[in-house]
Amino acid sequence: MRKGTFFCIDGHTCGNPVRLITSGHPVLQGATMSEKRQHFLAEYDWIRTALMFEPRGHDMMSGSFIYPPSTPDGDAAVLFVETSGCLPMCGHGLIGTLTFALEQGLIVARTPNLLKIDTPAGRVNAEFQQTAGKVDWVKLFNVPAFLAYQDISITVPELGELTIDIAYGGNFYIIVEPQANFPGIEHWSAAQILKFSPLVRTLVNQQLACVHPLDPTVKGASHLLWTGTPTQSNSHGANAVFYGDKAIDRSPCGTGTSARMAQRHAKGLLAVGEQFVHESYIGSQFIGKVEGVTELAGKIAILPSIQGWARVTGHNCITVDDDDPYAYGFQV
Ligand code: PYC
Repeated sequence: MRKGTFFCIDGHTCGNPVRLITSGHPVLQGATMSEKRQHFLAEYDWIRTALMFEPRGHDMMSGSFIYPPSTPDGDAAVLFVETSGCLPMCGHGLIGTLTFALEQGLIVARTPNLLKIDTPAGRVNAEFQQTAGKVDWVKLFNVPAFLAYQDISITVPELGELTIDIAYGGNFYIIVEPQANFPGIEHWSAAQILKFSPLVRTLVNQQLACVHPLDPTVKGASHLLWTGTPTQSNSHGANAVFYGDKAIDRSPCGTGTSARMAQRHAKGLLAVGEQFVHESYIGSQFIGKVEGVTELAGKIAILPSIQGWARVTGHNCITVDDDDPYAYGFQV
Protein backbone atom coordinates (compact mmCIF):
# COMPACT_ATOMS: atom_id res chain seq x y z
CA MET A 1 0.00 0.00 0.00
CA ARG A 2 1.59 3.24 -1.12
CA LYS A 3 0.12 5.75 1.26
CA GLY A 4 1.16 7.20 4.56
CA THR A 5 1.33 10.05 7.03
CA PHE A 6 4.73 11.63 7.54
CA PHE A 7 5.50 14.01 10.38
CA CYS A 8 8.28 16.38 9.38
CA ILE A 9 10.40 19.07 10.96
CA ASP A 10 10.99 21.62 8.22
CA GLY A 11 13.80 24.12 8.24
CA HIS A 12 16.91 25.19 6.41
CA THR A 13 20.69 25.09 6.63
CA CYS A 14 22.17 28.42 5.60
CA GLY A 15 19.16 28.93 3.31
CA ASN A 16 18.77 25.47 1.72
CA PRO A 17 15.74 23.42 2.79
CA VAL A 18 15.93 20.41 5.10
CA ARG A 19 12.86 18.27 5.79
CA LEU A 20 13.59 15.85 8.64
CA ILE A 21 10.96 13.11 8.33
CA THR A 22 10.28 11.80 11.83
CA SER A 23 7.65 9.13 11.13
CA GLY A 24 6.72 6.68 8.39
CA HIS A 25 10.23 5.20 8.08
CA PRO A 26 10.24 2.04 5.96
CA VAL A 27 12.05 -0.92 7.48
CA LEU A 28 15.25 -1.22 5.43
CA GLN A 29 17.35 -4.30 4.81
CA GLY A 30 21.13 -4.25 4.84
CA ALA A 31 24.05 -4.23 7.22
CA THR A 32 25.34 -0.81 6.18
CA MET A 33 23.64 2.47 5.30
CA SER A 34 24.89 2.02 1.74
CA GLU A 35 22.95 -1.29 1.51
CA LYS A 36 19.91 0.30 3.18
CA ARG A 37 20.08 3.14 0.63
CA GLN A 38 19.92 0.57 -2.20
CA HIS A 39 16.90 -1.11 -0.58
CA PHE A 40 15.13 2.25 -0.16
CA LEU A 41 15.77 3.16 -3.82
CA ALA A 42 14.48 -0.22 -5.01
CA GLU A 43 11.33 -0.42 -2.87
CA TYR A 44 10.43 2.93 -1.34
CA ASP A 45 11.47 5.64 -3.76
CA TRP A 46 7.81 6.74 -3.95
CA ILE A 47 8.22 8.19 -0.44
CA ARG A 48 11.09 10.35 -1.67
CA THR A 49 9.28 11.58 -4.79
CA ALA A 50 6.08 12.24 -2.80
CA LEU A 51 7.84 14.30 -0.11
CA MET A 52 10.44 16.06 -2.28
CA PHE A 53 8.64 16.98 -5.52
CA GLU A 54 5.72 19.35 -6.07
CA PRO A 55 3.03 19.66 -4.79
CA ARG A 56 4.39 18.63 -1.34
CA GLY A 57 7.95 19.76 -2.03
CA HIS A 58 9.77 21.84 -4.64
CA ASP A 59 12.87 21.86 -6.88
CA MET A 60 15.36 22.48 -4.05
CA MET A 61 13.71 20.18 -1.47
CA SER A 62 16.05 17.95 0.48
CA GLY A 63 15.29 15.72 3.45
CA SER A 64 16.36 12.88 5.69
CA PHE A 65 15.32 9.97 7.89
CA ILE A 66 17.14 9.06 11.10
CA TYR A 67 17.74 5.31 11.62
CA PRO A 68 19.47 3.33 14.37
CA PRO A 69 23.26 3.23 13.92
CA SER A 70 24.72 0.55 11.65
CA THR A 71 28.05 0.44 13.49
CA PRO A 72 28.69 -0.64 17.10
CA ASP A 73 29.97 2.79 18.20
CA GLY A 74 27.59 4.91 16.11
CA ASP A 75 24.96 7.17 17.73
CA ALA A 76 22.56 7.19 14.77
CA ALA A 77 22.38 6.70 11.01
CA VAL A 78 20.94 9.06 8.41
CA LEU A 79 19.39 8.34 5.01
CA PHE A 80 19.24 11.37 2.71
CA VAL A 81 16.39 11.97 0.26
CA GLU A 82 16.38 14.72 -2.33
CA THR A 83 14.87 15.70 -5.67
CA SER A 84 17.88 14.08 -7.40
CA GLY A 85 17.70 10.77 -5.52
CA CYS A 86 19.20 9.46 -2.29
CA LEU A 87 22.57 11.14 -1.91
CA PRO A 88 25.35 9.07 -0.32
CA MET A 89 26.09 12.13 1.81
CA CYS A 90 24.61 15.62 2.12
CA GLY A 91 26.42 18.25 4.20
CA HIS A 92 23.70 20.86 4.53
CA GLY A 93 21.21 18.02 5.07
CA LEU A 94 23.21 16.54 7.94
CA ILE A 95 23.81 19.91 9.64
CA GLY A 96 20.05 20.56 9.55
CA THR A 97 19.11 17.01 10.56
CA LEU A 98 21.37 17.04 13.62
CA THR A 99 20.35 20.57 14.62
CA PHE A 100 16.62 19.74 14.51
CA ALA A 101 17.08 16.32 16.15
CA LEU A 102 19.17 17.71 19.02
CA GLU A 103 16.80 20.63 19.62
CA GLN A 104 13.76 18.31 19.65
CA GLY A 105 15.46 15.63 21.77
CA LEU A 106 15.35 12.99 19.02
CA ILE A 107 19.09 12.29 19.40
CA VAL A 108 21.11 12.34 22.58
CA ALA A 109 24.91 12.66 22.46
CA ARG A 110 26.58 9.95 24.55
CA THR A 111 29.84 11.88 24.39
CA PRO A 112 29.36 15.58 25.22
CA ASN A 113 29.02 17.74 22.08
CA LEU A 114 29.87 14.87 19.73
CA LEU A 115 27.71 12.62 17.55
CA LYS A 116 28.95 9.66 15.49
CA ILE A 117 26.72 9.32 12.44
CA ASP A 118 26.62 6.49 9.90
CA THR A 119 25.75 7.72 6.41
CA PRO A 120 25.61 5.79 3.11
CA ALA A 121 29.00 7.37 2.24
CA GLY A 122 30.53 6.29 5.55
CA ARG A 123 31.12 7.58 9.07
CA VAL A 124 30.71 11.31 9.65
CA ASN A 125 31.44 12.59 13.16
CA ALA A 126 29.81 15.85 14.18
CA GLU A 127 30.77 18.34 16.87
CA PHE A 128 28.18 20.86 17.94
CA GLN A 129 27.55 23.72 20.33
CA GLN A 130 24.18 24.05 22.04
CA THR A 131 23.08 27.06 24.11
CA ALA A 132 19.82 27.06 26.07
CA GLY A 133 18.49 24.20 23.93
CA LYS A 134 19.34 25.85 20.60
CA VAL A 135 22.13 24.46 18.44
CA ASP A 136 24.49 27.31 17.50
CA TRP A 137 26.54 25.37 14.94
CA VAL A 138 27.41 21.87 13.77
CA LYS A 139 30.86 20.91 12.48
CA LEU A 140 30.97 17.78 10.32
CA PHE A 141 34.09 15.67 9.92
CA ASN A 142 33.20 14.42 6.47
CA VAL A 143 34.24 11.29 4.59
CA PRO A 144 37.62 11.39 2.75
CA ALA A 145 37.47 13.67 -0.31
CA PHE A 146 39.69 13.41 -3.39
CA LEU A 147 40.36 14.87 -6.82
CA ALA A 148 39.25 12.26 -9.37
CA TYR A 149 40.05 13.98 -12.70
CA GLN A 150 41.94 17.16 -13.54
CA ASP A 151 41.88 19.51 -16.57
CA ILE A 152 39.34 17.59 -18.63
CA SER A 153 38.27 19.37 -21.80
CA ILE A 154 34.68 19.13 -23.03
CA THR A 155 32.82 20.93 -25.79
CA VAL A 156 29.41 22.19 -24.73
CA PRO A 157 26.81 23.09 -27.40
CA GLU A 158 26.16 26.88 -27.55
CA LEU A 159 29.01 27.50 -25.10
CA GLY A 160 32.18 25.98 -26.54
CA GLU A 161 35.13 24.42 -24.78
CA LEU A 162 35.25 24.15 -20.99
CA THR A 163 38.08 22.79 -18.87
CA ILE A 164 36.80 21.08 -15.73
CA ASP A 165 37.96 19.09 -12.71
CA ILE A 166 35.99 16.34 -10.97
CA ALA A 167 36.29 15.77 -7.24
CA TYR A 168 34.51 13.60 -4.67
CA GLY A 169 33.34 14.97 -1.33
CA GLY A 170 30.47 12.57 -0.57
CA ASN A 171 29.10 13.00 -4.12
CA PHE A 172 31.05 13.55 -7.36
CA TYR A 173 31.28 17.24 -8.35
CA ILE A 174 32.14 18.72 -11.72
CA ILE A 175 34.05 21.89 -10.78
CA VAL A 176 34.13 24.77 -13.26
CA GLU A 177 36.47 27.68 -12.57
CA PRO A 178 36.26 31.01 -14.48
CA GLN A 179 37.79 30.70 -17.98
CA ALA A 180 37.27 31.95 -21.55
CA ASN A 181 33.75 30.53 -21.96
CA PHE A 182 32.68 30.92 -18.32
CA PRO A 183 33.33 34.34 -16.73
CA GLY A 184 32.37 33.33 -13.16
CA ILE A 185 29.03 33.01 -11.39
CA GLU A 186 28.74 36.74 -10.74
CA HIS A 187 28.52 37.30 -14.51
CA TRP A 188 26.03 34.53 -15.23
CA SER A 189 22.27 34.43 -14.62
CA ALA A 190 20.58 31.58 -12.77
CA ALA A 191 18.97 30.71 -16.14
CA GLN A 192 22.44 30.13 -17.66
CA ILE A 193 23.48 27.87 -14.76
CA LEU A 194 20.25 25.90 -15.08
CA LYS A 195 20.61 25.63 -18.87
CA PHE A 196 24.25 24.54 -19.12
CA SER A 197 24.58 22.36 -16.00
CA PRO A 198 22.57 19.36 -17.27
CA LEU A 199 24.38 19.53 -20.63
CA VAL A 200 27.82 19.50 -18.97
CA ARG A 201 26.75 16.70 -16.61
CA THR A 202 25.53 14.50 -19.48
CA LEU A 203 28.72 15.08 -21.50
CA VAL A 204 30.96 14.30 -18.52
CA ASN A 205 29.10 11.11 -17.61
CA GLN A 206 29.25 9.96 -21.25
CA GLN A 207 33.03 10.38 -21.29
CA LEU A 208 34.23 9.53 -17.80
CA ALA A 209 33.54 6.89 -15.17
CA CYS A 210 33.18 8.40 -11.71
CA VAL A 211 33.00 5.47 -9.29
CA HIS A 212 33.99 5.46 -5.63
CA PRO A 213 36.95 3.05 -5.23
CA LEU A 214 35.50 1.43 -2.08
CA ASP A 215 31.76 1.44 -2.93
CA PRO A 216 30.75 0.91 -6.58
CA THR A 217 27.14 1.92 -5.78
CA VAL A 218 28.43 5.49 -5.30
CA LYS A 219 28.86 6.54 -8.90
CA GLY A 220 28.20 9.23 -11.46
CA ALA A 221 29.00 12.94 -11.50
CA SER A 222 25.73 14.25 -10.08
CA HIS A 223 26.44 17.85 -9.11
CA LEU A 224 28.10 20.87 -10.73
CA LEU A 225 30.04 23.44 -8.77
CA TRP A 226 30.44 26.67 -10.73
CA THR A 227 32.80 29.10 -9.02
CA GLY A 228 33.25 32.85 -8.88
CA THR A 229 34.28 35.85 -6.82
CA PRO A 230 32.81 36.02 -3.30
CA THR A 231 30.84 39.05 -2.11
CA GLN A 232 32.15 38.97 1.48
CA SER A 233 35.71 39.90 2.39
CA ASN A 234 36.21 36.87 4.69
CA SER A 235 35.11 34.29 2.06
CA HIS A 236 37.80 32.38 0.19
CA GLY A 237 35.53 31.25 -2.60
CA ALA A 238 31.96 31.39 -3.90
CA ASN A 239 29.89 28.81 -5.70
CA ALA A 240 26.64 27.99 -7.41
CA VAL A 241 26.00 24.26 -6.94
CA PHE A 242 23.54 22.69 -9.36
CA TYR A 243 21.73 19.47 -8.38
CA GLY A 244 18.72 17.48 -9.47
CA ASP A 245 17.18 18.93 -12.62
CA LYS A 246 16.51 22.52 -11.61
CA ALA A 247 18.11 23.26 -8.23
CA ILE A 248 20.82 25.72 -7.23
CA ASP A 249 21.92 25.06 -3.65
CA ARG A 250 21.12 28.00 -1.34
CA SER A 251 23.71 26.76 1.16
CA PRO A 252 27.45 26.66 0.34
CA CYS A 253 27.06 22.86 -0.05
CA GLY A 254 28.91 20.63 2.40
CA THR A 255 29.90 17.83 0.06
CA GLY A 256 30.67 20.41 -2.65
CA THR A 257 32.90 22.38 -0.29
CA SER A 258 34.66 19.12 0.65
CA ALA A 259 35.18 18.31 -3.05
CA ARG A 260 36.46 21.80 -3.76
CA MET A 261 38.92 21.64 -0.86
CA ALA A 262 40.17 18.28 -2.18
CA GLN A 263 40.65 19.83 -5.63
CA ARG A 264 42.50 22.84 -4.18
CA HIS A 265 44.66 20.67 -1.92
CA ALA A 266 45.64 18.44 -4.86
CA LYS A 267 46.63 21.55 -6.85
CA GLY A 268 48.76 22.91 -4.00
CA LEU A 269 46.32 25.77 -3.26
CA LEU A 270 45.10 24.65 0.21
CA ALA A 271 47.32 23.21 2.92
CA VAL A 272 46.50 20.84 5.77
CA GLY A 273 45.19 22.92 8.68
CA GLU A 274 44.00 25.75 6.40
CA GLN A 275 40.44 27.06 6.42
CA PHE A 276 38.32 27.60 3.33
CA VAL A 277 35.28 29.80 3.92
CA HIS A 278 32.87 29.00 1.10
CA GLU A 279 30.05 31.34 0.12
CA SER A 280 26.77 30.19 -1.37
CA TYR A 281 24.69 31.59 -4.20
CA ILE A 282 22.78 33.70 -1.63
CA GLY A 283 25.89 34.75 0.33
CA SER A 284 25.61 32.33 3.30
CA GLN A 285 28.87 30.75 4.48
CA PHE A 286 30.29 27.39 5.59
CA ILE A 287 33.68 27.21 7.25
CA GLY A 288 35.62 24.40 5.62
CA LYS A 289 38.98 23.10 6.79
CA VAL A 290 41.47 20.46 5.65
CA GLU A 291 41.87 18.53 8.91
CA GLY A 292 44.40 16.04 7.55
CA VAL A 293 45.17 13.66 4.73
CA THR A 294 44.75 9.96 4.27
CA GLU A 295 45.20 7.33 1.57
CA LEU A 296 42.19 5.97 -0.24
CA ALA A 297 42.78 3.08 -2.66
CA GLY A 298 46.26 4.36 -3.47
CA LYS A 299 45.21 8.00 -3.87
CA ILE A 300 45.76 10.95 -1.53
CA ALA A 301 42.47 12.09 0.00
CA ILE A 302 41.82 14.94 2.39
CA LEU A 303 39.88 14.71 5.65
CA PRO A 304 37.55 17.70 5.33
CA SER A 305 35.46 19.44 7.99
CA ILE A 306 32.48 21.70 7.34
CA GLN A 307 30.85 24.01 9.87
CA GLY A 308 27.45 25.64 9.47
CA TRP A 309 24.15 26.40 11.17
CA ALA A 310 20.47 25.58 10.67
CA ARG A 311 17.07 26.81 11.83
CA VAL A 312 13.66 25.16 12.19
CA THR A 313 10.89 26.89 10.23
CA GLY A 314 7.94 24.74 11.27
CA HIS A 315 6.34 21.36 11.79
CA ASN A 316 4.51 19.65 9.01
CA CYS A 317 2.23 16.64 8.83
CA ILE A 318 2.16 15.44 5.23
CA THR A 319 -0.30 12.89 3.93
CA VAL A 320 0.25 10.81 0.81
CA ASP A 321 -2.77 8.95 -0.50
CA ASP A 322 -3.00 7.25 -3.86
CA ASP A 323 -6.45 8.74 -4.45
CA ASP A 324 -4.46 11.91 -5.30
CA PRO A 325 -3.24 11.78 -8.94
CA TYR A 326 -0.22 13.81 -7.79
CA ALA A 327 0.45 11.69 -4.69
CA TYR A 328 4.00 10.80 -5.81
CA GLY A 329 4.92 14.24 -7.06
CA PHE A 330 5.55 15.72 -10.48
CA GLN A 331 8.14 17.77 -12.30
CA VAL A 332 7.49 20.32 -15.03
O1 PYC B 1 25.34 20.26 1.36
O2 PYC B 1 26.24 18.42 0.61
C1 PYC B 1 25.42 19.31 0.54
C2 PYC B 1 24.42 19.31 -0.56
C3 PYC B 1 24.31 18.41 -1.57
C4 PYC B 1 23.23 18.81 -2.36
C5 PYC B 1 22.72 19.94 -1.81
N1 PYC B 1 23.45 20.23 -0.71
